[in-house]
Amino acid sequence: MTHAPDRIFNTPLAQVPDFTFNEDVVRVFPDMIKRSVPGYPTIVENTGVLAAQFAQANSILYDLGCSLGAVTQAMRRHVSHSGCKVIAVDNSAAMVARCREHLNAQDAMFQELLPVQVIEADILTLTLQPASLVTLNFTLQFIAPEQRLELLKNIHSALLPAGALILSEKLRFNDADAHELLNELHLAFKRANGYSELEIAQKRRAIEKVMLPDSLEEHRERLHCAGFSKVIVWFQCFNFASMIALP
Ligand code: GEK
Repeated sequence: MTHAPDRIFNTPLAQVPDFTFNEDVVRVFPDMIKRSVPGYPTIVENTGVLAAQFAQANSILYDLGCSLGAVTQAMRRHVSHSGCKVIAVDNSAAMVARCREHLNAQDAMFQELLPVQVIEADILTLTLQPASLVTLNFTLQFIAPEQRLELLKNIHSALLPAGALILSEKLRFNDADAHELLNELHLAFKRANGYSELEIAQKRRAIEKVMLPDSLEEHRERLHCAGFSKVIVWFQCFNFASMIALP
């Protein structure tokens, strides 16, 4: 499957609209996320490795906010427990349509992968079935802050004992120096990946009202409040991190 380069913000826009996961974004999404999120390929692949550790036979694994199904594909590469099924969910119709194409391509090339169901739905209203693993790979940051706790409570209620939530997010930092340095390093990462100052500035404007990162402390507190007993950071690169939350 060919991946178009992300040039969405490379010409000056009179007014930068709020970012949405529309057809234009879907077309360039693999290139965009790889060049924008430090550690993305490592997080995705190792979420598959983590999934294999936490998966239980005859259970469901959720990929919530699946976009094009990168995490779903990684889980299908690594998990081979009998009777498991992946449910991938996204509320962008354009993402869901392209996700199904990607997963069909994966099915065409490999044998004996876990069955998968792709659902177009809002994860805030979806009834979750009992699951051994739930992933929120850079999804929670797009949920309105006042709705995040409720979502995590629902996930916690759905998790089987000995299951896990894998939560990956962009972070902000309470320490002003740490915040500035790690943000600068993220910008350096984007420049090193070929984004211009114009692209960086316009993307920031598009995203600033729709993607609101929390600090690690806020994540820990909210996860504990939702019922999780332990929160372990297993990956961090600059201001991006991934956590394992245990029920
Ligand atoms: C990856 N996990 O490649 N319900 C369902 N989906 C939602 C909702 C919602 N309420 N809100 C946002 N989304 C992916 C990357 S991208 C992160 C995840 C990014 C979806 C939204 O449509 C988008 O596809 C995804 O969450 C966030 O590993 O682009 O930085």
